[in-house]
Amino acid sequence: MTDLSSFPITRKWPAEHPDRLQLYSLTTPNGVKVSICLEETGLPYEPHFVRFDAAEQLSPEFMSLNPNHKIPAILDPNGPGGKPLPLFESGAILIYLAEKTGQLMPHEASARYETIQWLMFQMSGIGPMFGQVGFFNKFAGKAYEDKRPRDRYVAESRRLLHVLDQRLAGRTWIMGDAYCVADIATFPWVNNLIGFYEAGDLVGITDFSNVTRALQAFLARPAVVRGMAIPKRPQAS
Ligand SMILES: N[C@@H](CCC(=O)N[C@@H](CS)C(=O)NCC(=O)O)C(=O)O
Repeated sequence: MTDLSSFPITRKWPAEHPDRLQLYSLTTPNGVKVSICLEETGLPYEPHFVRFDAAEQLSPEFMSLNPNHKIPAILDPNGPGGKPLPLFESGAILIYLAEKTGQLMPHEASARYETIQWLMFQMSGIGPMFGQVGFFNKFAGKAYEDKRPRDRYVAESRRLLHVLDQRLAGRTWIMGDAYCVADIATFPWVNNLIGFYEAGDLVGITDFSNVTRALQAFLARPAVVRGMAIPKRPQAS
């Protein structure tokens, strides 16, 4: 039986199945990247819900695994060398899971780096910029009278959508026929921009038909449907 008791995070979120990969997350666009990836690969895992309304991401137990206090984070009891591996940052986790399972990442070296390149494009551009659009369109920033900050992030998001749309022209997925971790990183954010952030019209999403076509194909995948609902909020006791 694997012993994870030396990891303080397991005191707050006890592992019922310590032999399975432990996921600490929420159904945000960064969180579902990992649950979707896990559902796609079929790797056994145990999801744990991190309550932001109780600031659990700031607890010493959570921060012992991720000092940056953000979900998603994982603890794999069977990491490299058979030792437990704690890991945070969704991009790093996606690369790790792809390498561990030999799935969702091309094996040929050039195509592998190209996949990582598009994954980084999401991590450094799409995620942070779309997130700012959400802040200024839906959350506290909505009340700001000066619309220049919002317009700046909308313009940058449109530019990024244009780059993505051109990449998807003539391709089913970001890397062509092979669905990969770059798609898993990117489409939850496009979905969130249109859905939860209600910014589809603001960014003129209909101008990006390759993006919306690939988004629909992504949302139709059974593993994506399952992954977007994991982890479930625990029942109030
Ligand atoms: N670059 C990080 C970003 C993660 C992130 O921003 N997570 C948000 C939810 S989507 C979070 O945990 N926020 C809580 C906080 O900032 O306290 C990643 O991709 O893993």
